[in-house]
Amino acid sequence: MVNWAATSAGSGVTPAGDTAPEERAALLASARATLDGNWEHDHTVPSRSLYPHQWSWDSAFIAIGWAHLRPDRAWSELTSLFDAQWHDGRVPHIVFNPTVSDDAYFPGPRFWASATVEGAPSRATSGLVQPPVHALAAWQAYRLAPSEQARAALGRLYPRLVAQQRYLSTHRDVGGAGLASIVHPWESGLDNSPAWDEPMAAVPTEAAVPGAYRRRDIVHAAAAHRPTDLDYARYVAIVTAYRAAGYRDADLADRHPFLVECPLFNAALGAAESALAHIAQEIGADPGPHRQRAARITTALVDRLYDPVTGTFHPRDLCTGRLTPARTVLGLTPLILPDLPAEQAGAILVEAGSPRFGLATRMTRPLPSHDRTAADFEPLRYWRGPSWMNINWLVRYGLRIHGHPGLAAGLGRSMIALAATAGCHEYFHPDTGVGLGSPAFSWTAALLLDILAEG
Ligand code: 9WN
Repeated sequence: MVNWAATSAGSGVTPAGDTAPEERAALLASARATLDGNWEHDHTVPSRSLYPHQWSWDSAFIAIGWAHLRPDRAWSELTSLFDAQWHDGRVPHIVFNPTVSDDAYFPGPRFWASATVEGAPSRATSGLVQPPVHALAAWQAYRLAPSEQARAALGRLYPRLVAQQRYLSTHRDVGGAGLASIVHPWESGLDNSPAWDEPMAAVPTEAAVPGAYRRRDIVHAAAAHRPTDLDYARYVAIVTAYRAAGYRDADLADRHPFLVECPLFNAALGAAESALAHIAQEIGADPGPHRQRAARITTALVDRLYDPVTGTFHPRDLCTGRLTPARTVLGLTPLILPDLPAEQAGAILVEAGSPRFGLATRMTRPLPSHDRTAADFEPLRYWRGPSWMNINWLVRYGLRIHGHPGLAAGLGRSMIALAATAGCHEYFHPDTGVGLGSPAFSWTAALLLDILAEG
């Protein structure tokens, strides 16, 4: 038996640029304690209180953190998630832990009723997906701690990652233009972003019977920081419609109340193809088709979601055919595409550096989730203003691959400073840096480890 911990890059998170050694040691200890505390036999819960199951894109970010400490856990994290992949290739956004009671989280397994659907796995899951950042995470995890065991794990994951891409690029190409549609704001990962206000306003709520469910999130977090009851009524109505159709994707355009092409989701889809090209090369498969698909997705994203008038990317609402007007942090995320044309990469830098987001080589706070200058900017409410570590990590990654190390370092320093003062919170007040949401949040800890290592 190989001792993964001993063969890893291991506890060897190498020094971060200008973080003082004592501060760095304290941050590493806090990040490690957060991940250890949230580890649950083969995966990591995002938070013991708010999110006691396994979440899809959380596991991708978390795997990157584990690759620094315990590569065995990085591969277990990704493998356990993909063990719940549906026959059609979808990777569910929640994999439920059967030992946790049904009412610990709403909507729980009974609500989703995945067991009644053909092609669902034996383990109870949701029927939605989340941004496909897993191939990127798997490739990062492998590069952080390469070994024979890691290559074997990567090789086993590869066909599953390919099936995930195939599902999104076929079943979910509702607009027929080469982009994937999301069918629920939860699929964006930025659930309550102002980007969804317009498409959400059109969602009928009759299907959601008042009193038919009890929200659990506001037991653990302040109601003023979370989505409203009306938002939840619409969330429930959209799932109810999708569930009634057996979570099938045929004819979505004719019947589904929420259909959007999201810039982050599709940037992740394209970046996944680029990561799969690297993975394919590493394991002896053909990288060519992945490179071609990455190029096609990048072109479609620019054609469909870039607005030359605003100079940023916006989601496209397929129910109206229009781009949604809000300028949110979603607009900056196509920078993770290695082949994003110079014009759009340049426009993203302008948008990111504007007072709306405040990117600079010397910045006090990381990027907010929404335009600071907008009338509907809410510094405390979930995805409507607060700073989140995963989005900042993605933009920082994009800055690095597009040759802006100074800006990437500035952003990284602001992220480290935030965690140093507030701890591994779920999200943070974009001005004061106060920690919000769950206090011991896994992806914050995982990505902090990654930034500390890179310096
Ligand atoms: C719904 C787990 C998840 C994240 C999402 C975040 C939040 C769930 C919720 O928590 O969503 O999926 O109950 O609010 O918005 O990005 O994956 O951390």
